[in-house]
Amino acid sequence: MPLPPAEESERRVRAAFAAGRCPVPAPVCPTRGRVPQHTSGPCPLCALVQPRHGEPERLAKQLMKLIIGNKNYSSWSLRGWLACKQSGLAFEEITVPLYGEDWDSRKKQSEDIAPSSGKVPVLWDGEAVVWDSLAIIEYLADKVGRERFWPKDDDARAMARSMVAEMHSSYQALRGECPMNIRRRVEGATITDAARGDIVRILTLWAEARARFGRGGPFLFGTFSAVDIIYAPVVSRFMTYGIGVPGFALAYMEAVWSHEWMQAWVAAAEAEDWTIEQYETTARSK
Ligand SMILES: N[C@@H](CCC(=O)N[C@@H](CS)C(=O)NCC(=O)O)C(=O)O
Repeated sequence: MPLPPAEESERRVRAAFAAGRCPVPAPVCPTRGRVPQHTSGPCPLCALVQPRHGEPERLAKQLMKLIIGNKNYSSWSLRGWLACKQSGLAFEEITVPLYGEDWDSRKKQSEDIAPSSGKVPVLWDGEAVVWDSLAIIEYLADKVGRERFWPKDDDARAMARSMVAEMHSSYQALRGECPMNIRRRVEGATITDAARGDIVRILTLWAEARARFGRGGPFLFGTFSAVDIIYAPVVSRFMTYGIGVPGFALAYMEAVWSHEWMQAWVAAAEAEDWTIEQYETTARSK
């Protein structure tokens, strides 16, 4: 049974709390609706899923909490956030404005980001804490099922995992010269040969993924997956720095950019009024 989208599942959990009912849907817990309130003790039918019913505050604490940076600039946060959306699980997001004069002392004081030594994103799930966007993807895939994040076919998954790992460990020139900045618009940015090399490599991988495994939809492996999550900030960079790309890549980028989660992130980034000067002056127009 497919999991509901995050908003819907969050709405259902909150509505159930408000009504004093177990938020675990039938058929996992068939008591829902018929036994409106368990005041204490485990539910006889879904004890393994939710240990207690009728305790809204306790259950609310079980909502996952994602700590992210500024939506305009934080590319790793975008990945962590898209991963939470893709999981279909309800989560609460907390934004920590990055950098600025007092950033070093602020990050040392924040218990929320202490486990990552002051980097975002960080996902808290009860007592469990996961940092690093790729670890968050894997943690959530373990929780809700691998198929939600990774292609089913072995050959496709092999390439998908390799592409994700490569994004995680490479493309320093592109990342340094064209940092994610959703609000910025540069007409054909001036970039080095090294950054151009990164772009060619990414476009080559995108072309291969689309040609070999993209038949099921407009994304790299057909349907939206971990690979699109990890490459979403690259889509943003190509868009905002005016990088010329072939038609197949433009079609893919449009699919990512117009995705409802991406649109929600972009709108929130545009509404932010924090500016990080160091990310406003790289890669100028030709
Ligand atoms: N490899 C990490 C990278 C995390 C990272 O570098 N995050 C940046 C924001 S995009 C950050 O927290 N910077 C703050 C700092 O380094 O003080 C991941 O995948 O999550």
